[in-house]
Amino acid sequence: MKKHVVLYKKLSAPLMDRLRDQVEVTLIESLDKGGLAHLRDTLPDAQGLLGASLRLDAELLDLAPRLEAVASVSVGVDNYDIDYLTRRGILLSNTPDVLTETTADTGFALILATARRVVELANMVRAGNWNQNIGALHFGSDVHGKTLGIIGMGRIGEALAQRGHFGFGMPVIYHSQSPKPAVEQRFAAEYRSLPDLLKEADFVCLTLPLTKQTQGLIGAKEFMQMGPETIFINISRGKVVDEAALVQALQQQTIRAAGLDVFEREPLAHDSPLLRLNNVVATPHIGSATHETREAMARCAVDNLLAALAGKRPQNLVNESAWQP
Ligand code: 8YV
Repeated sequence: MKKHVVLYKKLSAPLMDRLRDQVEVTLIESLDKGGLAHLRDTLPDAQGLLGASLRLDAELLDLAPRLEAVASVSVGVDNYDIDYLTRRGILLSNTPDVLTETTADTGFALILATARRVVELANMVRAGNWNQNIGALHFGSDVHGKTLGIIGMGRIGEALAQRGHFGFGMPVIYHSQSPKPAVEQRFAAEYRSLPDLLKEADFVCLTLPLTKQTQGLIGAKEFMQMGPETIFINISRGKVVDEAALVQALQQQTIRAAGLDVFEREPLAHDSPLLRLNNVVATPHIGSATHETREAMARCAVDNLLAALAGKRPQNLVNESAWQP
């Protein structure tokens, strides 16, 4: 008897075929109201779940008494009640590594676009307002040689450091839970306390996961520790930042600009004050959003799910203590 898997993220045809060869598949086409109702109806029979961008809490998971495994198409796992999943013996997996380089590319896209005012000035051209040689009013800030400050030195932070060090000749400083000697050796990176990093970095980049410890880590006090020329970049999670404090820092020019791919609430509200600021580049959570990488992530998630449902340890198991070999 094939096990039953509920997908709440569309997969490519080859991956759908691969899944259907081995399990019964129910696809939830979207996570709108109707889609969520359909998902709830399927959970009582589901033994596997695969998707992303949906909060899977105890209330929802209690509807799934047969659930054995959840495969997230993401590296971030803040959408999951991990303690609850572990208590239930449900294996949670994610998709690290395959998205590291693409997400670091997104980080540098925001660094360059924000520092050189690419979006603002490209829109000026598009609007037909380029009528004379540009002057100081349109100048941006250099990136090469400036100090790159990275908060959270995991895979993505390391890839960002690599780009800064080798690609743009940037001195790299970082703050993380513990010093990373290998990173210091590879990229001449130096460890800093958080206040020292905020004071010294020309670019402050967040690349850390959202946890109870990191939620609200960057607030009014931290923005005050940055300088008026500092450019703030967030490719981690919106809730690591007090967004109201960020808006105030930008409005009061406590910091120069911000490049943001993630927000406290997503999609970002159309009337967000962030969208009325020229010194903000806002992208719609595109960190890993390339054809190649999202297919690689989905493939990784399918591998993890099929392994778990076959009684094998998934390659990218998040809750080790749920694994009973
Ligand atoms: C996407 C991400 O949000 O991997 C993560 O944690 O934030 C991004 O890659 C996610 O992959 C949704 O599909």
